[in-house]
Amino acid sequence: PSSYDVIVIGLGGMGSAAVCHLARRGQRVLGLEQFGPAHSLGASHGGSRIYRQSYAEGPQYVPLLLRARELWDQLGRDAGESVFTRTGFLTVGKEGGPMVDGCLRSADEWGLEHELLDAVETRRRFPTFTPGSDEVAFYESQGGVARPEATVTAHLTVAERSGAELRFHTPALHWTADEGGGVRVTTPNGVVTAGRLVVAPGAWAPKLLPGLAVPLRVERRVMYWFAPEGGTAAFDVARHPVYIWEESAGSEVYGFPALDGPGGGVKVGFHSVGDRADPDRLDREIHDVEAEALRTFLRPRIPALAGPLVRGAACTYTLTPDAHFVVSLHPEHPQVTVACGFSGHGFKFVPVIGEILADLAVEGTTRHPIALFDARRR
Ligand code: PYC
Repeated sequence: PSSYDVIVIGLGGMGSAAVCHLARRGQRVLGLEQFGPAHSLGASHGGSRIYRQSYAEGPQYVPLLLRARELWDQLGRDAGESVFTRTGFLTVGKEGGPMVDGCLRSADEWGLEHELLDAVETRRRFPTFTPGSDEVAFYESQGGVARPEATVTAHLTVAERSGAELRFHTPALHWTADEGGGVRVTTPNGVVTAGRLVVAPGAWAPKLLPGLAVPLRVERRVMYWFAPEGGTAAFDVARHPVYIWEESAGSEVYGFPALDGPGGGVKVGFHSVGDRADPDRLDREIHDVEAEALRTFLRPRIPALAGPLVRGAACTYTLTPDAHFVVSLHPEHPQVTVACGFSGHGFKFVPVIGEILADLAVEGTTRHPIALFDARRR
């Protein structure tokens, strides 16, 4: 017999949530992570991620976001740590543009509270923003900041407290599914076996899930922290929302209030600018020319933020062609559940993805709407 009910490969955002939900359900769980706990080598670091509800990427995501919000609160209580702060969410863009229009569609379909502001009203309410007269803003007060490292740590803490065994610095080199059920995972220290497997490998998905029909593309992104002209007061978390500014389809900048103290800078980044990358050879250097391109975007739009660079950090996006996630039973091996391709917008879903992965691994199905995330699509 296998030593474990479920093995989870990868303890980043999604895998740490999975081990937590599985262990809470009384499963005998082993989690394997190639690096240390809450590391900064993948896609779950940088101190902050946007949470929003009126989802421009599709109204099908809204029930998942509402459940995620409940689970953020529960996780914070269970771990005794702050993992989420409500700040409101603002998106600025052309009227009828994909972001504003998509947010309005989701808000209307799900009856979500929101406001549509013209440029003058946006400047009055949110003085760090200077939209053009042809731009509008969609605002929802339920938006906020999720804390990636604190979230991973909290999920790992609750998982261990609930009986999960976690092995760090232990890469999964290879896995196989047995004909009659059960799985084997090869690590540098030997083979481990279980009834079920969850593979949540982040940017290492092309290596650990090579046969997947959905093509995955790993790209580099950079998060920047700039020192605002005039200090951080105008970006105070008590009055500044998280935001996405859509210049045009496929050209977006996202950012946060000041979360890193007076000298820590204020975080901002390009959503769509970055080259193809290998996570084992990621360029982690921060290049002046890239920071200057972001300042050029900011100067006419969020002028106070176009100050000196305090620091930067590289991370990975794992993109699918339609930018929808892959969260599904493995098409060939029903004892294997896969989670990857979060396409740069997955972290806000972390706790509900953990719940779904536990559902799929234990029950083989879930009550949550995940048809969009089928691993058999191309
Ligand atoms: O999903 O809100 C988001 C987001 C912003 C930047 C990257 N992802």
